Formats: sequence, C-alpha cells, structure tokens
Amino acid sequence: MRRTLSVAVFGGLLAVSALAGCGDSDGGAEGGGGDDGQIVLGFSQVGAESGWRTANTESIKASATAAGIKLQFSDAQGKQENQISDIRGFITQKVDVIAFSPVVTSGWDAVLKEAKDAGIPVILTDRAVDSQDTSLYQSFIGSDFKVEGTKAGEWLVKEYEGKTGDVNIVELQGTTGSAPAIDRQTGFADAIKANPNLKIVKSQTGDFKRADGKTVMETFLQSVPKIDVLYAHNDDMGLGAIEAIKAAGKKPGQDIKIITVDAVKDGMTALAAGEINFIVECSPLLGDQLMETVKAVKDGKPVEKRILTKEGTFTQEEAKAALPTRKY
Ligand code: GYE
Repeated sequence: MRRTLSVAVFGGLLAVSALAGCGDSDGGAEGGGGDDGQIVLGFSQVGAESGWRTANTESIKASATAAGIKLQFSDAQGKQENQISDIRGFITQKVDVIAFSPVVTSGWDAVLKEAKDAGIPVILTDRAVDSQDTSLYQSFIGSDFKVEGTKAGEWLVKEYEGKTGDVNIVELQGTTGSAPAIDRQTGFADAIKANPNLKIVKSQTGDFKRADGKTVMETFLQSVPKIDVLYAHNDDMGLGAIEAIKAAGKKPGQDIKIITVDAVKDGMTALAAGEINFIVECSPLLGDQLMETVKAVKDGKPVEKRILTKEGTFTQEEAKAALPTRKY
C-alpha cells in the first residue's frame, strides 16, 4: 500500500543558512551519480528497534522512489560500528550524498571528516551528533527532543496540580547515549523540577524496545512498592511495560499513569483504550524533507542547518479522534 506522505516540517523557524561548508556540497558530483544521472543517496539507518523506526524507514524508501533518487539503504542493527562502516562504504562507492540517523551522539568526527575530505555532503536525519565542527554536515532534519520531554513533564505537573502527596515516577530511557534519550530525560526533569513532590525514583534504559521495556518495568515493579507514574521515552517501551503492569495485577492508565513519546499507531490505540494517559508526538515522516534537502545539496544550493519537525501531543480523547486517519 502506498502511503500519502505529508511531512509537517517548518524550515523557517531557525533562519540559519547553512552556507558555511556548502563549497563542498557538489563534491560528489564527479564520481557519484547513477549511470543514468540519477542522484545516489547512501542512507545508514539505526536499525528496526521500534514502530517509529519502521515508519521512518518506509517514509525514506517511499520518498526516495517518488523523488527519483537511487537509495542505497543499510540497516546498522543498532550498532555505531556498523554505521561507521556503512558510511565508509558509501565513500568508497562515491555516492552523491550520505544521510544517516546517528545511533548515539558521540564518536562521529573522524568518519565525518573522511566524507568531507572525499567531497561527499552529509545530512543528519532524526538524531543529532555532538561534533563541535558543524561544517562536517550540511543539515540536521528532525525533532526537538528536549521540547518533547518538556511537553511530557508539563502534562504531569498539570495532572497533579494542587495535590501535595508524593508522586513516584519511574522512567524508561531510550538507547543510552542517543540524542532522544538524553534530551527527553533532560526536558522532562527540567519541567517537573519546581514540584518536589514529583519524584523520579527509578530511571533505566529500555533501549527503545518493547521487550526491554517489559523486563525493566518488571524489575521496577518488584523494587518500588508504590509506582504512580511511568514516563517512557517511546511508545514501544511503554507498551512492553503495560504487559508487565497487567501481569502484576495492576491497571495501566489507572493504577499507574503512563506518558510516552512517538504516537505510532499501537501507542495511539493503547491511549484511546485508556491504558496510556498522554503521548507526545514525534513524527517519523522525514522522507520527503530529506529528499528535498538531498537535491538541494547536490545542486550546491544553500540549505538550512536545522530543519525542525512540527508535532503536537495527544490526550485519550484526541487519540480516539485521530486514530481512524492515522498513517503510521
Ligand atoms: O522516538 C524511538 C526510536 O530517534 C526519534 O528512536 C527517534 C526515536 C524514537 O527508536 O521510538
């Protein structure tokens, strides 16, 4: 089935032109290009850890086809070393443009420098790197994960407004060292910090995976006598945790309030069914915007250094209304 891809992106917010480093951006033209003049894009995906990732991969593949871009897609199975060797492979192949979603933030400088020296422009999608030298990539397309964490925390503060008793929160973090795990944790902690009764009593990684969300939640349930709230950095971990909560004889969404991030279909279904209480949206539909940026970079046109994805939040009632037309 073909998806209708409507990418809600507003590029104008940070009007920072990425002109710096653009001199390199047509460097792939000589060696790269398909036989028929097609643009060749090498893309290294994180893996297939979540519903979000599956939707993101589908978006990238469908948008490449629609844009007439030849996609060399590779799945790094959650490993940075695989992504580094993917990128090196793309450099050897002399693709026109390299894009990737960095599994963790650190450790990219050397390989990004190799791409730059080879004259191949790089676009980051979805997740950020911590490289100080921003000339190593042309643009970063994706969400503001800190804002997502803040939205989650603000909902919780409102939910407990005027109530004084201690609220025990457990947190399921995403992949250790990844931009969304770091920023969703910080944004949330900052948003609740003025309310000392809101206490994060346990915080551990579930690697953005459903199975890990379940096992970590099982240990939380064994070690914390009274859990009031679960904040999971993505829907999948929240869904895994729901299984553990039910197995422990408790009602998800009632005995334990649940906040997650992503708003993929399974998450929205659980929200509409009352088993999750609030979801912060993170759109995986980055494909169209990526292909536009690839074309611009290949043509040596200026692109924005930071392209932010536009997204909202969902309550249980809003999830019921949105589900019938939800694309992913
Ligand atoms: O939230 C999670 C996925 O980087 C935004 O990665 C992405 C995150 C997403 O595994 O489900």
